[in-house]
Amino acid sequence: MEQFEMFLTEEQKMLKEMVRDFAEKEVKPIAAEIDETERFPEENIKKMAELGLLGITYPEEYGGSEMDTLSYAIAVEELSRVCASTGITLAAHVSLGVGPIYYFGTEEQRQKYMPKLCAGEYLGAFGLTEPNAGSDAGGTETTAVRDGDDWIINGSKIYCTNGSYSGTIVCTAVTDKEQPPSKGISSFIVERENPGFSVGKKEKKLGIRGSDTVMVHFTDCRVPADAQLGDLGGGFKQFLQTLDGGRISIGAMALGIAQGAYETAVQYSKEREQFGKPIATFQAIQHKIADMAVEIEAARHLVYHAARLRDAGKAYGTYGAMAKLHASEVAMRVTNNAIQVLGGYGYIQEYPVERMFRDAKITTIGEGTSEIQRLVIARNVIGKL
Ligand code: COS
Repeated sequence: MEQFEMFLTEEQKMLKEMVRDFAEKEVKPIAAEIDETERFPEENIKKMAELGLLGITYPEEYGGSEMDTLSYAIAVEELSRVCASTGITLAAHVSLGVGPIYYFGTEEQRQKYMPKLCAGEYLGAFGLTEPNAGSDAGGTETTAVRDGDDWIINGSKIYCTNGSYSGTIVCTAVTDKEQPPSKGISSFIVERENPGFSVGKKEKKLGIRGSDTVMVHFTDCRVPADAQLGDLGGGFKQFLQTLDGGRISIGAMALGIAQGAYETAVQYSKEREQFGKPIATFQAIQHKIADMAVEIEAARHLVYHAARLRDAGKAYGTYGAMAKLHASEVAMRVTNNAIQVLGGYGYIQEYPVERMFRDAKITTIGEGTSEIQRLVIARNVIGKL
C-alpha cells in the first residue's frame, strides 16, 4: 500500500527505513510504559542524536545531517507511528528549539550552540506561550529590560516542551511596550545555567505523556547582550516564521499517529472473529478501513507537499497550516474509528489505540489550534480586504 515511497529519493527511503527500524526496536517497546508512568525517555534521545536526527535538517558544518524537510517529516511520522511522545520531542527540538538559532542567529551563536544541539548534548526548547498569550501570542507579558551589557528577563512561559531537559530555551519577551507586538517583541537564547532561570510545574496531560511539558520562569534572569537573537523587535515575525515550519512537523506527527492506529485496526480486523468469520469480512468494518486509508493518504500528500514546497524554496506557510489542520483532524477521526474497530479491546490499554486517540488531540492544538490554522489559511486565500 505504501506506493508513495516510489517518489522518495534513495536517501529519503534509507532514512525512512532507519527510523522505522529504530522506532520498532527501541521506541515501540517502551511507548506504553512512558505513557503510563509519564517518564521522559532520555535514553532514546541519546540514540536519536547518534542517528543524526537531532540535527536532521541543519548543515554538516554545525553538526547536522543536512537532510531536507521531507526527510525530517518522515522521521517524525515514523516515530509518531509508534510513540507520539517521542515524535513531538524531536519536532519541538528541531523546529522550535534549534530552528530560531539557525535561521536568526549570528555566526557566533550558531557556532556556540548548534553543535551541542545537533549532538544531543543540549536539547532545545522554545518559550512562547504564556498564561495570557496563546493564540494571541502578541499578548506576551514577559519583559526584557537592558541593564548595562546584559538583559534582565522577567516572566513565565507555559506548556514548554522539553523545558526540563533543555540546554537552551529560545524565549520571546517584550523589549518595547510602546510598539505594537510585531515591533516590540524580541527573542533571546536563555541557557539553563543563566541566573534567574528555573523550571516550574510539570503538567499532567491527556496524551503525549512521555513528553516533557513544563512551566519555566525567568526571575530577574540575567543574560548577556549577545543572547539577543536576530533584530531587536523582530521576535514576533521570527516566531511566526518558526511556527510556519513547525506546523509541517506537527502535521507529520498527526500523520504518524493516524498510520499507527490504522495499521493496528487493519491487523485486528483480520484476526478478530465474530459470527464465525474475521470482522474484516463485514462491510461495516471495511468501510471504516477504506475511509481511514483515503484520509491518511490525503493527509500524507498535504504534509509531504508542504515539506517539498519548503525544500524548493517556495512559500509554504499556507500549505503547512493546511497540512497540520487536515492531518490533525484526520488523526482524531482515524484513532476514533480504530478504537471502534477494536471495540472493547480498543478502549483498554492492551492495544495502543486508546493511547493514540489521546495523543492525537494535541495535534489540533499545539503550534496553533485548528481555528488559528483556518484563520491563517483564510487570510491567505481571501487576502487583505
Ligand atoms: N511570517 C512572518 N511574518 C508574518 C507572518 C509569518 N507567517 N504572518 C504575519 N507576519 C507579519 C505581518 O506581515 C505583520 O507585519 P507588519 O506589522 O510589519 O505589517 C506582523 O507579522 C503582524 O501580523 P498580523 O497583523 O497578521 O498578526 P495578528 O496578531 O493579527 O495575527 C496570528 C497573527 C493570529 C496568525 C498569529 O498570532 C498566530 O499564528 N497565532 C498562533 C500562535 C500559535 O501558534 N501559538 C501556539 C504556539 S505553540 S509553540
